[in-house]
Amino acid sequence: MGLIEELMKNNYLITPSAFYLLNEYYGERFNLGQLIKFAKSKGTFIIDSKLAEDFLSSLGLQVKLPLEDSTPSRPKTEADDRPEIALSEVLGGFESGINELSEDESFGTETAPEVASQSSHEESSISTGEAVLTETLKASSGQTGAEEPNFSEGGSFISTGEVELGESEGGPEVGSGEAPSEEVQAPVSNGLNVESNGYADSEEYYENGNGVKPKMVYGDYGIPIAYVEEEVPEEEKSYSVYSDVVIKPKEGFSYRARDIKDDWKVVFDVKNVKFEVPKAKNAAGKEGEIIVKVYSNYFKSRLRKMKRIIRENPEVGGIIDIAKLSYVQTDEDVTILGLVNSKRETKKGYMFEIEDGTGIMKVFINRNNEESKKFFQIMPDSVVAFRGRYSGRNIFFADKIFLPDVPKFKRKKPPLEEKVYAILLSDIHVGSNKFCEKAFERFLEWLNGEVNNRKEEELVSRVKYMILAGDVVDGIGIYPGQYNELAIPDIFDQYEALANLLRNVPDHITTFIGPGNHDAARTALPQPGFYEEYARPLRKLKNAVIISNPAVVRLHGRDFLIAHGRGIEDVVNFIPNRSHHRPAEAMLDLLKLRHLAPTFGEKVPIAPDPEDTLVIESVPDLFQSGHVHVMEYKIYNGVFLINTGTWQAQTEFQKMVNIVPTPARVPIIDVETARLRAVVRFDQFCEGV
Ligand code: D5M
Ligand code: FE
Ligand code: ZN
Repeated sequence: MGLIEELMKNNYLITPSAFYLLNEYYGERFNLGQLIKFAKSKGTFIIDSKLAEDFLSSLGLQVKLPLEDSTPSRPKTEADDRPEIALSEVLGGFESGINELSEDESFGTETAPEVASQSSHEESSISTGEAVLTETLKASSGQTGAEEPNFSEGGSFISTGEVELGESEGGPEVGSGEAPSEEVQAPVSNGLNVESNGYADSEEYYENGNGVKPKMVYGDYGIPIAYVEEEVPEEEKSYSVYSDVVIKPKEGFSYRARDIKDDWKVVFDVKNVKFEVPKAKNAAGKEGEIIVKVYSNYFKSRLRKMKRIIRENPEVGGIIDIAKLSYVQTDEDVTILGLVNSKRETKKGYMFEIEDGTGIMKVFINRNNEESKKFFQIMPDSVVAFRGRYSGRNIFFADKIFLPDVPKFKRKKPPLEEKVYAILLSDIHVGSNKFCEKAFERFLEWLNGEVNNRKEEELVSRVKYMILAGDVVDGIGIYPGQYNELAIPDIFDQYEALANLLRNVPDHITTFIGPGNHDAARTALPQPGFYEEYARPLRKLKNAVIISNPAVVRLHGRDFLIAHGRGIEDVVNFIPNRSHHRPAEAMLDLLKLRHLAPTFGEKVPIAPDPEDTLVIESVPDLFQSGHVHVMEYKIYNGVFLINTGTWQAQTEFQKMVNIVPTPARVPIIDVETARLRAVVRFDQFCEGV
């Protein structure tokens, strides 16, 4: 983007003469941030030739005048200033309007049509209750059982009887409360290396005092011109984007969570990772070579990170390089580690080929060894360690296999003063004709205090966070024939619709929103966020924080690892006895390999980033995924794993491949323990279930 556009984005204006002065140095000798800082220090947002000159000389640069007036020391004449004068005339009273987001752009609360009332007075069976999660010891004889000392599984939901839903009363409108303080903390990058001035998101419109909004545009020669955009009447849409869904909080409902201090931080977000892409060595360098180099760096990064993880296991001991194997005694027990290039079954056991950056080695383990069962859990391109002896003939005989895994015990975190809850959702698929809109609206009413009993009241009252783990809309062109299954056939409108629904989430609840494979985002993993232009409505939500896929959000000191979960597809592909219907199992496989999508070049595309950000570097307290549309949870070595299901009823495609979703379930997590507190079901409002 050019200097003019960048400045405009930040509500700064530049005159043509200043532009000519500055442009040739821009990006080379100064960056946008420096220029804005300088203008700020002068208390102006118009960069004119005088300011440009001062700025350049502050950088120790000689001022070069544009070619057309090449008299360098010509004294300044009135004519030099003309463009500025013209500009201020054009803009009229723009000073008063600058930096302000026009009111009507923000999510209004002025219209208050009725609450979608279909759901009122309907028979419902919203069920809540305590999840009984005893950490039972499971001594399984299954192939992976031996090293899973303590976990309990869940697939059952709590159900505490039928309740009548009350009709919502009029009350103060949602969204009218005070702005939550977390807005300030939002670690959302504004994409500029300017100190956060809050301008980046504002629009390019300035009020001119007559209520008419001129938009600044620049002609071919960089001359600013203003024009008033013609009002084009909105085309009548044949579908709803939920602009009429305005849910009022139930009168008199009191939220405990409002008084609980905010305590959240996005501790890992791909957006904050600075990737250094290698450069071509010379002008003849080919793009392809760079890509190969990046992937080589990517796998080096994976090896480095996994090595650190595996070393943390006190059982592993010293690890030696494959290149050094020939120096060790053939009867000496040593440990090596590497990326698994390939693996296969042989007559007597299992053979791997691994690579550690210093060399490649074949590793054999006998079938009679119990450890060899781990063969099935090891996905291609994951990193594992082997203990055994080197034969001297390029084969390593292993008798122990170490998966990166997580420690058996977790350090207990200090208790919280008060109970606080988080709702975890995924795969909302707004825009799909199978999106369970009634159920979602009913859920929003519930969040606004339309509860059925004291138990639910306690739950709703303490919800302070909500996490949406991808596929928040259905997207466009995601699979062949999808168009016929769309209720909202426009990606902008899908995000608009989602935002219209989410603005009904009470203000004190912070919602973290990350992308999935249906979203307007990079397809390959990791996904840094949503494409700005599509997801703008989400950014405008008061209490929403956009996160990457994957991300780690720390709530009151507890780490929640959030990933949409495409890696589950590869697990189902490669590990025997895994299924889309048991996603928590598959998530556990990923956790044990400490990687969200280990296998390269199969179903899940991985971006050529020079760093592997899909490694599960630190052990989370909770690991949330979605993607497979089935809710299931599990505990393993103190980590709570949960797949949070969907809000989309079974699609035609899913019918064909026999995927049976479990839509419209709301798992509520007790943040203190990072365990399930309750599952509230709204699936009775979901058509097609
Ligand atoms: O994924 C929803 C579910 O559908 C999830 O279980 C994966 C599965 N799915 C999606 N696309 C495919 C293809 N092409 N083959 C097999 N299984 C698939 P979602 O990301 O919401 O579409
Ligand atoms: Fe999905
Ligand atoms: Zn998905």
